[in-house]
Amino acid sequence: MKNIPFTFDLLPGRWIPTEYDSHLKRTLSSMQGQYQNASAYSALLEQGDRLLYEVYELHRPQIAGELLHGVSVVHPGLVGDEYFMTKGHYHQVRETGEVYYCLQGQGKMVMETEAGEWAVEDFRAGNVLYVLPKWAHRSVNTSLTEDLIFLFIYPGNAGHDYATIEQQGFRKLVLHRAGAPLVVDNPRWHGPQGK
Ligand code: M6P
Ligand code: ZN
Repeated sequence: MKNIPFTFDLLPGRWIPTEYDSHLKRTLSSMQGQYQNASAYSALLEQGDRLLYEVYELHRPQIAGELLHGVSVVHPGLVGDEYFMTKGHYHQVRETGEVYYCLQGQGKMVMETEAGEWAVEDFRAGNVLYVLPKWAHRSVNTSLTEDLIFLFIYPGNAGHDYATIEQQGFRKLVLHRAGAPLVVDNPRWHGPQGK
């Protein structure tokens, strides 16, 4: 971690930052229970623990005032008719937002709040997506051929709450239907009290 102002380059077509401190890889086995089609999930896992997405992070102290940032790459693919996607999370400190800048590819950001609201917004190369405080978020790559790549920035004290989503899922799924993404209700979604 550097303690003087620093820069790094993100160059078209070479979107991995020229400097980063950690490289997180998430594979299919870390998504147990998240895909609707459990038999498609097991069948794919039997063929190997596929790499779904990668996160290149610049380390900063995890305290208010700092801005954590990096680049994520969600690879293309399907589990049944559901696209490769991130686990998704709330921020532990709910009153913290996040900015995404899409560098390459296409996708959807699936979002919801504990108050019952939901939203699905597009990722497309060059667009900026603002995730409001209190909104859980998951990135979905809706291309079957191209990586979805974005820069993310969020407050140092935000933290990740994965447990809520692991237990209840998201209200909405993005499925590959008739050659295009379709947003549908998650039949297995249940709220905190099984609502
Ligand atoms: C974005 C950011 C990261 C996050 C990553 C992967 O790049 O929000 O903080 O870690 O997505 O998503 P998840 O943590 O939900 O697996
Ligand atoms: Zn986040």
